Amino acid sequence: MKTTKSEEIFAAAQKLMPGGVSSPVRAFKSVGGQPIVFDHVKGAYIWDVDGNQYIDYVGTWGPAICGHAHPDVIAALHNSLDKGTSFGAPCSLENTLAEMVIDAVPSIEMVRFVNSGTEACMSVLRLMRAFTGRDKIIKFEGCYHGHADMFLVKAGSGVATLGLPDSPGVPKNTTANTLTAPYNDLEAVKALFAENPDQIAGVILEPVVGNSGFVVPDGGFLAGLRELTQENGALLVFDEVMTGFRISYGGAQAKFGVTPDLTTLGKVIGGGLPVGAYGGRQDIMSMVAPAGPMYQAGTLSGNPLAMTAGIKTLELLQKPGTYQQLEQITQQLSEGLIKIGKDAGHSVCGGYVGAMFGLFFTEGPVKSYDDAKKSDTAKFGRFHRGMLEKGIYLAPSQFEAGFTSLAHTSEDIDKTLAAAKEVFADL
Ligand code: KE4
Repeated sequence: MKTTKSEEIFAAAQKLMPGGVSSPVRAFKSVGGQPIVFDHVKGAYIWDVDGNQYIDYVGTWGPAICGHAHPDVIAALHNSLDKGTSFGAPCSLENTLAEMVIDAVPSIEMVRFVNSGTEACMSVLRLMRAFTGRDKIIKFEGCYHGHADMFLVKAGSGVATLGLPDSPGVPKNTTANTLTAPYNDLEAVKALFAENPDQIAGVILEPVVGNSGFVVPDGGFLAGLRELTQENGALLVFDEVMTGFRISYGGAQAKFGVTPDLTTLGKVIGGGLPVGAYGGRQDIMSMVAPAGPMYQAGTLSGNPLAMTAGIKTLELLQKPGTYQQLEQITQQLSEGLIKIGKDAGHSVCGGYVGAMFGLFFTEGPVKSYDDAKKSDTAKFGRFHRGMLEKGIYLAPSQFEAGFTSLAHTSEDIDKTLAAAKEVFADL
Protein backbone atom coordinates (compact mmCIF):
# COMPACT_ATOMS: atom_id res chain seq x y z
CA MET A 1 0.00 0.00 0.00
CA LYS A 2 1.17 3.51 -0.85
CA THR A 3 1.22 5.42 2.43
CA THR A 4 3.40 8.41 1.61
CA LYS A 5 0.85 11.04 2.63
CA SER A 6 0.30 9.25 5.97
CA GLU A 7 4.05 9.24 6.56
CA GLU A 8 4.38 12.96 5.75
CA ILE A 9 1.50 13.97 7.99
CA PHE A 10 2.64 11.73 10.85
CA ALA A 11 6.21 13.04 10.60
CA ALA A 12 4.89 16.60 10.94
CA ALA A 13 2.60 15.54 13.79
CA GLN A 14 5.54 14.21 15.78
CA LYS A 15 7.02 17.73 15.89
CA LEU A 16 3.76 19.19 17.14
CA MET A 17 2.33 16.61 19.58
CA PRO A 18 4.11 14.11 21.87
CA GLY A 19 4.52 10.95 19.79
CA GLY A 20 2.49 12.62 17.05
CA VAL A 21 -0.80 11.48 18.57
CA SER A 22 -3.58 12.56 20.88
CA SER A 23 -3.60 9.15 22.62
CA PRO A 24 -0.59 6.80 22.94
CA VAL A 25 -2.00 3.56 21.55
CA ARG A 26 -2.59 5.29 18.18
CA ALA A 27 1.16 5.60 17.60
CA PHE A 28 1.55 1.87 16.73
CA LYS A 29 4.57 1.73 19.08
CA SER A 30 4.04 -1.88 20.05
CA VAL A 31 3.27 -3.21 16.56
CA GLY A 32 5.89 -1.22 14.67
CA GLY A 33 5.56 0.66 11.44
CA GLN A 34 3.86 3.95 10.90
CA PRO A 35 0.24 4.59 11.85
CA ILE A 36 -2.07 5.36 8.96
CA VAL A 37 -3.66 8.80 8.95
CA PHE A 38 -7.43 8.65 8.48
CA ASP A 39 -9.16 10.80 5.89
CA HIS A 40 -12.75 9.63 6.45
CA VAL A 41 -14.80 6.70 7.78
CA LYS A 42 -18.15 5.17 6.81
CA GLY A 43 -19.90 2.00 8.02
CA ALA A 44 -17.33 -0.74 8.56
CA TYR A 45 -14.66 1.07 6.53
CA ILE A 46 -11.81 3.56 6.84
CA TRP A 47 -10.13 5.51 4.04
CA ASP A 48 -6.62 6.85 4.72
CA VAL A 49 -5.13 10.03 3.29
CA ASP A 50 -3.53 8.01 0.48
CA GLY A 51 -6.93 6.70 -0.59
CA ASN A 52 -6.45 3.15 0.76
CA GLN A 53 -9.58 1.45 2.13
CA TYR A 54 -9.61 -0.82 5.20
CA ILE A 55 -12.17 -2.97 7.00
CA ASP A 56 -12.15 -1.52 10.52
CA TYR A 57 -12.19 -3.61 13.73
CA VAL A 58 -11.35 -0.75 16.11
CA GLY A 59 -14.41 1.41 15.51
CA THR A 60 -12.75 4.40 17.22
CA TRP A 61 -12.25 2.05 20.25
CA GLY A 62 -15.92 1.21 20.64
CA PRO A 63 -18.27 4.11 19.83
CA ALA A 64 -18.86 3.10 16.18
CA ILE A 65 -21.02 0.07 17.05
CA CYS A 66 -23.69 1.09 14.50
CA GLY A 67 -20.99 1.65 11.89
CA HIS A 68 -19.04 4.85 11.37
CA ALA A 69 -20.94 8.02 10.43
CA HIS A 70 -24.33 6.30 10.52
CA PRO A 71 -26.67 8.44 8.35
CA ASP A 72 -29.30 8.70 11.11
CA VAL A 73 -26.69 9.92 13.62
CA ILE A 74 -25.24 12.42 11.16
CA ALA A 75 -28.72 13.72 10.26
CA ALA A 76 -29.63 14.09 13.94
CA LEU A 77 -26.41 16.04 14.55
CA HIS A 78 -27.12 18.34 11.60
CA ASN A 79 -30.53 19.10 13.12
CA SER A 80 -29.01 19.79 16.53
CA LEU A 81 -26.14 21.91 15.24
CA ASP A 82 -28.34 24.86 14.24
CA LYS A 83 -29.56 25.11 17.84
CA GLY A 84 -26.00 25.53 19.16
CA THR A 85 -23.18 23.25 20.22
CA SER A 86 -23.09 23.79 23.98
CA PHE A 87 -25.42 25.35 26.54
CA GLY A 88 -23.80 24.93 29.95
CA ALA A 89 -27.38 24.78 31.21
CA PRO A 90 -30.12 22.12 31.55
CA CYS A 91 -31.31 20.70 28.25
CA SER A 92 -34.10 18.16 27.63
CA LEU A 93 -31.73 15.99 25.60
CA GLU A 94 -29.95 15.14 28.86
CA ASN A 95 -33.26 13.87 30.27
CA THR A 96 -33.80 11.75 27.17
CA LEU A 97 -30.41 10.06 27.23
CA ALA A 98 -30.53 9.67 31.02
CA GLU A 99 -33.90 7.88 30.75
CA MET A 100 -32.54 5.56 28.07
CA VAL A 101 -29.48 4.67 30.17
CA ILE A 102 -31.57 4.15 33.33
CA ASP A 103 -34.05 1.96 31.41
CA ALA A 104 -31.26 -0.12 29.88
CA VAL A 105 -28.70 -0.72 32.66
CA PRO A 106 -29.96 -2.81 35.64
CA SER A 107 -27.83 -1.07 38.31
CA ILE A 108 -28.51 2.50 37.21
CA GLU A 109 -31.32 4.36 39.00
CA MET A 110 -29.69 7.79 38.53
CA VAL A 111 -26.88 8.94 36.23
CA ARG A 112 -24.41 11.82 35.83
CA PHE A 113 -22.92 12.63 32.41
CA VAL A 114 -19.25 13.59 32.03
CA ASN A 115 -16.94 13.85 29.01
CA SER A 116 -14.86 10.68 29.01
CA GLY A 117 -14.50 7.24 30.53
CA THR A 118 -11.57 8.52 32.56
CA GLU A 119 -13.72 11.23 34.07
CA ALA A 120 -16.47 8.70 34.80
CA CYS A 121 -14.07 6.35 36.58
CA MET A 122 -12.30 9.03 38.63
CA SER A 123 -15.68 10.42 39.69
CA VAL A 124 -17.06 7.02 40.65
CA LEU A 125 -13.93 6.39 42.73
CA ARG A 126 -14.53 9.60 44.68
CA LEU A 127 -18.17 8.56 45.12
CA MET A 128 -17.22 5.09 46.41
CA ARG A 129 -15.01 6.74 49.03
CA ALA A 130 -17.56 9.44 49.89
CA PHE A 131 -20.37 6.92 50.39
CA THR A 132 -18.41 4.39 52.48
CA GLY A 133 -16.02 6.76 54.25
CA ARG A 134 -13.27 4.30 53.33
CA ASP A 135 -10.13 5.09 51.27
CA LYS A 136 -8.87 1.79 49.83
CA ILE A 137 -10.06 0.24 46.57
CA ILE A 138 -9.34 -3.01 44.78
CA LYS A 139 -8.66 -3.06 41.04
CA PHE A 140 -7.38 -5.94 38.91
CA GLU A 141 -4.02 -6.27 37.16
CA GLY A 142 -4.40 -5.49 33.50
CA CYS A 143 -7.69 -3.66 33.86
CA TYR A 144 -7.71 -0.07 32.64
CA HIS A 145 -10.05 2.55 34.08
CA GLY A 146 -8.71 5.63 32.31
CA HIS A 147 -5.61 7.60 33.17
CA ALA A 148 -6.52 9.16 36.56
CA ASP A 149 -3.58 8.79 38.97
CA MET A 150 -5.26 6.37 41.39
CA PHE A 151 -5.82 3.81 38.63
CA LEU A 152 -2.33 3.82 37.10
CA VAL A 153 -1.32 0.72 39.02
CA LYS A 154 -0.70 -2.40 36.93
CA ALA A 155 -3.07 -0.92 34.39
CA GLY A 156 -3.88 -2.35 30.99
CA SER A 157 -4.40 -0.78 27.56
CA GLY A 158 -1.77 1.77 26.59
CA VAL A 159 0.07 1.40 29.92
CA ALA A 160 0.50 -2.32 29.19
CA THR A 161 1.10 -1.69 25.49
CA LEU A 162 4.00 0.61 26.20
CA GLY A 163 5.25 -1.63 29.01
CA LEU A 164 5.26 1.38 31.30
CA PRO A 165 5.99 0.69 34.98
CA ASP A 166 2.67 2.47 35.55
CA SER A 167 3.63 6.10 35.20
CA PRO A 168 6.03 8.73 36.49
CA GLY A 169 4.31 11.74 37.99
CA VAL A 170 1.99 9.66 40.16
CA PRO A 171 2.88 10.29 43.82
CA LYS A 172 3.32 7.12 45.89
CA ASN A 173 0.69 8.23 48.37
CA THR A 174 -1.86 8.55 45.57
CA THR A 175 -1.71 4.87 44.74
CA ALA A 176 -1.04 3.65 48.28
CA ASN A 177 -4.77 3.04 48.63
CA THR A 178 -5.07 1.15 45.34
CA LEU A 179 -4.86 -2.58 46.04
CA THR A 180 -4.57 -5.02 43.13
CA ALA A 181 -5.42 -8.66 42.55
CA PRO A 182 -5.09 -10.97 39.54
CA TYR A 183 -8.26 -11.08 37.40
CA ASN A 184 -10.43 -14.16 38.01
CA ASP A 185 -8.76 -14.74 41.41
CA LEU A 186 -11.49 -14.61 44.08
CA GLU A 187 -9.14 -15.98 46.78
CA ALA A 188 -6.79 -13.02 46.28
CA VAL A 189 -9.70 -10.61 46.71
CA LYS A 190 -10.85 -12.46 49.83
CA ALA A 191 -7.33 -12.14 51.28
CA LEU A 192 -7.23 -8.39 50.59
CA PHE A 193 -10.49 -7.92 52.45
CA ALA A 194 -9.14 -9.98 55.37
CA GLU A 195 -5.90 -7.94 55.46
CA ASN A 196 -7.75 -4.60 55.25
CA PRO A 197 -10.89 -5.05 57.41
CA ASP A 198 -13.45 -2.22 57.09
CA GLN A 199 -10.96 -0.16 54.99
CA ILE A 200 -11.95 -1.07 51.43
CA ALA A 201 -14.51 1.24 49.80
CA GLY A 202 -15.08 -1.10 46.90
CA VAL A 203 -13.94 -3.25 44.01
CA ILE A 204 -13.84 -1.88 40.46
CA LEU A 205 -13.34 -4.06 37.39
CA GLU A 206 -13.99 -4.52 33.72
CA PRO A 207 -16.69 -7.26 33.83
CA VAL A 208 -15.29 -8.45 30.51
CA VAL A 209 -11.71 -7.25 30.07
CA GLY A 210 -10.74 -5.45 26.90
CA ASN A 211 -7.54 -3.83 28.14
CA SER A 212 -5.33 -6.86 28.75
CA GLY A 213 -6.44 -8.06 25.40
CA PHE A 214 -9.80 -9.87 25.65
CA VAL A 215 -10.38 -11.82 28.92
CA VAL A 216 -13.74 -13.19 30.06
CA PRO A 217 -14.74 -13.67 33.70
CA ASP A 218 -14.68 -17.29 34.95
CA GLY A 219 -18.13 -18.62 35.84
CA GLY A 220 -18.81 -17.48 39.39
CA PHE A 221 -16.19 -14.72 39.42
CA LEU A 222 -18.62 -11.80 39.06
CA ALA A 223 -21.16 -13.38 41.44
CA GLY A 224 -18.34 -14.12 43.86
CA LEU A 225 -17.30 -10.47 43.87
CA ARG A 226 -20.92 -9.45 44.43
CA GLU A 227 -21.01 -11.67 47.54
CA LEU A 228 -17.58 -10.63 48.85
CA THR A 229 -18.34 -6.92 48.57
CA GLN A 230 -21.72 -7.34 50.26
CA GLU A 231 -20.16 -9.34 53.11
CA ASN A 232 -17.54 -6.63 53.66
CA GLY A 233 -19.74 -3.53 53.40
CA ALA A 234 -17.91 -2.56 50.20
CA LEU A 235 -19.32 -1.45 46.86
CA LEU A 236 -19.11 -3.36 43.59
CA VAL A 237 -18.42 -1.16 40.54
CA PHE A 238 -18.51 -2.36 36.93
CA ASP A 239 -16.49 -0.27 34.54
CA GLU A 240 -18.64 -0.78 31.44
CA VAL A 241 -17.06 2.02 29.42
CA MET A 242 -16.14 -0.61 26.82
CA THR A 243 -18.74 -3.36 27.46
CA GLY A 244 -21.72 -1.04 27.98
CA PHE A 245 -24.29 -1.43 25.15
CA ARG A 246 -21.66 -3.54 23.32
CA ILE A 247 -22.03 -7.02 24.76
CA SER A 248 -25.75 -6.57 25.27
CA TYR A 249 -28.11 -3.61 25.45
CA GLY A 250 -27.86 -3.78 29.26
CA GLY A 251 -24.10 -4.42 29.19
CA ALA A 252 -22.18 -7.18 30.97
CA GLN A 253 -24.33 -6.88 34.09
CA ALA A 254 -27.40 -7.82 32.06
CA LYS A 255 -25.57 -10.53 30.11
CA PHE A 256 -24.12 -12.21 33.23
CA GLY A 257 -26.97 -11.40 35.63
CA VAL A 258 -24.81 -9.73 38.29
CA THR A 259 -25.88 -6.24 39.37
CA PRO A 260 -23.17 -3.90 40.72
CA ASP A 261 -23.85 -0.89 42.95
CA LEU A 262 -22.35 1.57 40.47
CA THR A 263 -21.48 1.50 36.78
CA THR A 264 -19.33 3.65 34.51
CA LEU A 265 -20.12 4.13 30.84
CA GLY A 266 -18.60 5.91 27.83
CA LYS A 267 -17.84 5.31 24.15
CA VAL A 268 -21.15 3.91 22.72
CA ILE A 269 -23.37 6.29 24.73
CA GLY A 270 -21.68 9.23 23.02
CA GLY A 271 -22.14 7.81 19.53
CA GLY A 272 -18.68 9.11 18.62
CA LEU A 273 -18.84 12.39 20.52
CA PRO A 274 -17.23 12.88 23.95
CA VAL A 275 -19.50 11.39 26.61
CA GLY A 276 -18.85 9.40 29.78
CA ALA A 277 -21.26 8.64 32.58
CA TYR A 278 -21.45 7.14 36.04
CA GLY A 279 -24.60 5.94 37.73
CA GLY A 280 -26.12 3.44 40.10
CA ARG A 281 -28.16 3.15 43.25
CA GLN A 282 -30.23 6.24 44.08
CA ASP A 283 -29.01 6.33 47.69
CA ILE A 284 -25.41 6.50 46.49
CA MET A 285 -25.92 8.88 43.55
CA SER A 286 -27.83 11.34 45.75
CA MET A 287 -24.47 12.14 47.35
CA VAL A 288 -23.30 13.84 44.14
CA ALA A 289 -23.33 17.66 44.13
CA PRO A 290 -25.49 19.63 44.11
CA ALA A 291 -27.89 17.02 45.52
CA GLY A 292 -25.22 15.98 48.01
CA PRO A 293 -21.76 16.95 49.19
CA MET A 294 -19.53 15.00 46.78
CA TYR A 295 -18.21 17.49 44.23
CA GLN A 296 -17.84 16.77 40.50
CA ALA A 297 -18.43 19.16 37.59
CA GLY A 298 -17.75 19.76 33.87
CA THR A 299 -18.19 22.60 31.39
CA LEU A 300 -19.21 20.41 28.46
CA SER A 301 -20.96 17.66 30.40
CA GLY A 302 -24.34 16.82 28.85
CA ASN A 303 -23.76 19.06 25.84
CA PRO A 304 -26.58 18.87 23.27
CA LEU A 305 -24.50 17.54 20.37
CA ALA A 306 -23.05 14.64 22.37
CA MET A 307 -26.47 13.86 23.83
CA THR A 308 -27.96 13.87 20.32
CA ALA A 309 -25.38 11.39 18.99
CA GLY A 310 -25.84 9.15 22.04
CA ILE A 311 -29.62 9.16 21.85
CA LYS A 312 -29.68 8.27 18.16
CA THR A 313 -27.08 5.53 18.65
CA LEU A 314 -29.04 3.87 21.45
CA GLU A 315 -32.26 4.17 19.42
CA LEU A 316 -30.55 2.26 16.60
CA LEU A 317 -29.33 -0.39 19.07
CA GLN A 318 -32.86 -0.91 20.43
CA LYS A 319 -33.95 -2.44 17.12
CA PRO A 320 -34.97 -6.11 17.59
CA GLY A 321 -32.29 -8.57 16.54
CA THR A 322 -29.41 -6.11 16.94
CA TYR A 323 -27.38 -8.16 19.40
CA GLN A 324 -28.08 -11.45 17.65
CA GLN A 325 -26.69 -9.89 14.48
CA LEU A 326 -23.64 -8.51 16.29
CA GLU A 327 -22.97 -11.81 18.10
CA GLN A 328 -23.32 -13.82 14.87
CA ILE A 329 -20.87 -11.69 12.89
CA THR A 330 -18.39 -11.62 15.76
CA GLN A 331 -18.60 -15.39 16.23
CA GLN A 332 -17.91 -15.91 12.50
CA LEU A 333 -14.85 -13.65 12.76
CA SER A 334 -13.44 -14.86 16.09
CA GLU A 335 -13.87 -18.58 15.49
CA GLY A 336 -12.57 -18.18 11.94
CA LEU A 337 -9.41 -16.37 13.02
CA ILE A 338 -8.59 -18.93 15.71
CA LYS A 339 -9.21 -21.91 13.43
CA ILE A 340 -7.10 -20.45 10.61
CA GLY A 341 -4.29 -19.57 13.03
CA LYS A 342 -4.24 -23.05 14.55
CA ASP A 343 -4.47 -24.73 11.12
CA ALA A 344 -1.38 -22.72 10.14
CA GLY A 345 0.40 -24.19 13.15
CA HIS A 346 0.39 -21.13 15.41
CA SER A 347 -0.33 -20.98 19.16
CA VAL A 348 -3.37 -18.75 19.19
CA CYS A 349 -6.40 -18.45 21.45
CA GLY A 350 -9.17 -15.96 22.06
CA GLY A 351 -12.91 -15.54 22.02
CA TYR A 352 -15.79 -13.13 21.82
CA VAL A 353 -18.80 -11.83 23.71
CA GLY A 354 -21.40 -9.75 21.88
CA ALA A 355 -19.61 -7.34 19.55
CA MET A 356 -16.20 -7.62 21.23
CA PHE A 357 -13.46 -10.16 20.52
CA GLY A 358 -9.80 -10.88 21.08
CA LEU A 359 -6.91 -12.94 19.70
CA PHE A 360 -3.77 -13.86 21.66
CA PHE A 361 -0.57 -15.34 20.23
CA THR A 362 -0.23 -17.90 22.99
CA GLU A 363 -1.61 -21.40 23.68
CA GLY A 364 -3.84 -20.04 26.44
CA PRO A 365 -6.28 -20.08 28.03
CA VAL A 366 -5.79 -16.45 28.99
CA LYS A 367 -7.56 -15.83 32.30
CA SER A 368 -5.46 -13.00 33.68
CA TYR A 369 -2.94 -10.31 32.76
CA ASP A 370 -0.07 -12.66 33.66
CA ASP A 371 -1.44 -15.17 31.14
CA ALA A 372 -1.84 -12.39 28.55
CA LYS A 373 1.76 -11.33 29.01
CA LYS A 374 2.90 -14.78 27.88
CA SER A 375 1.72 -13.84 24.38
CA ASP A 376 4.19 -13.44 21.57
CA THR A 377 3.74 -9.69 21.12
CA ALA A 378 6.37 -9.55 18.38
CA LYS A 379 4.39 -12.07 16.36
CA PHE A 380 1.22 -10.10 17.09
CA GLY A 381 3.00 -7.05 15.65
CA ARG A 382 3.89 -8.91 12.45
CA PHE A 383 0.31 -10.18 12.18
CA HIS A 384 -1.06 -6.67 12.66
CA ARG A 385 1.27 -5.30 9.97
CA GLY A 386 0.44 -8.06 7.54
CA MET A 387 -3.29 -7.56 7.98
CA LEU A 388 -2.93 -3.79 7.61
CA GLU A 389 -1.16 -4.25 4.28
CA LYS A 390 -4.11 -6.39 3.16
CA GLY A 391 -6.61 -3.67 4.12
CA ILE A 392 -7.66 -4.97 7.53
CA TYR A 393 -7.37 -2.50 10.43
CA LEU A 394 -6.94 -4.24 13.81
CA ALA A 395 -6.22 -2.66 17.20
CA PRO A 396 -2.47 -1.89 17.23
CA SER A 397 -1.69 -3.76 20.43
CA GLN A 398 -1.88 -7.30 21.82
CA PHE A 399 -3.35 -5.72 24.98
CA GLU A 400 -6.46 -4.35 23.31
CA ALA A 401 -9.71 -5.92 22.13
CA GLY A 402 -11.41 -5.90 18.73
CA PHE A 403 -14.79 -4.41 17.91
CA THR A 404 -17.42 -5.26 15.30
CA SER A 405 -20.45 -3.25 14.24
CA LEU A 406 -23.88 -3.52 12.64
CA ALA A 407 -22.21 -2.36 9.41
CA HIS A 408 -19.89 -5.41 9.14
CA THR A 409 -21.25 -7.94 6.63
CA SER A 410 -20.57 -11.62 6.24
CA GLU A 411 -18.60 -10.73 3.09
CA ASP A 412 -16.40 -8.37 5.15
CA ILE A 413 -15.70 -11.25 7.55
CA ASP A 414 -14.92 -13.64 4.69
CA LYS A 415 -12.48 -11.08 3.21
CA THR A 416 -10.87 -10.66 6.64
CA LEU A 417 -10.47 -14.42 7.09
CA ALA A 418 -9.01 -14.80 3.60
CA ALA A 419 -6.44 -12.11 4.40
CA ALA A 420 -5.68 -13.79 7.74
CA LYS A 421 -5.06 -17.11 5.98
CA GLU A 422 -2.36 -15.50 3.84
CA VAL A 423 -0.80 -13.57 6.73
CA PHE A 424 -0.74 -16.58 9.09
CA ALA A 425 0.96 -18.60 6.34
CA ASP A 426 3.78 -16.04 6.13
CA LEU A 427 4.14 -15.50 9.89
P1 KE4 B 1 -11.55 7.35 27.97
O1 KE4 B 1 -11.06 8.33 29.00
O2 KE4 B 1 -10.45 6.93 27.02
O3 KE4 B 1 -12.82 7.80 27.25
O4 KE4 B 1 -12.01 6.03 28.74
C1 KE4 B 1 -11.11 5.38 29.61
C2 KE4 B 1 -11.51 3.92 29.75
C3 KE4 B 1 -12.11 3.52 30.93
N1 KE4 B 1 -12.51 2.23 31.11
C4 KE4 B 1 -12.34 1.30 30.12
C5 KE4 B 1 -12.79 -0.11 30.36
C6 KE4 B 1 -11.73 1.66 28.90
O5 KE4 B 1 -11.55 0.72 27.94
C7 KE4 B 1 -11.31 3.00 28.70
C8 KE4 B 1 -10.62 3.47 27.43
N2 KE4 B 1 -10.32 2.46 26.48
C9 KE4 B 1 -9.17 2.73 25.63
C10 KE4 B 1 -8.97 1.51 24.75
N3 KE4 B 1 -8.52 0.41 25.49
C11 KE4 B 1 -9.35 3.98 24.82
C12 KE4 B 1 -8.36 4.11 23.69
C13 KE4 B 1 -7.25 5.07 24.02
O6 KE4 B 1 -6.79 5.08 25.20
O7 KE4 B 1 -6.81 5.79 23.10
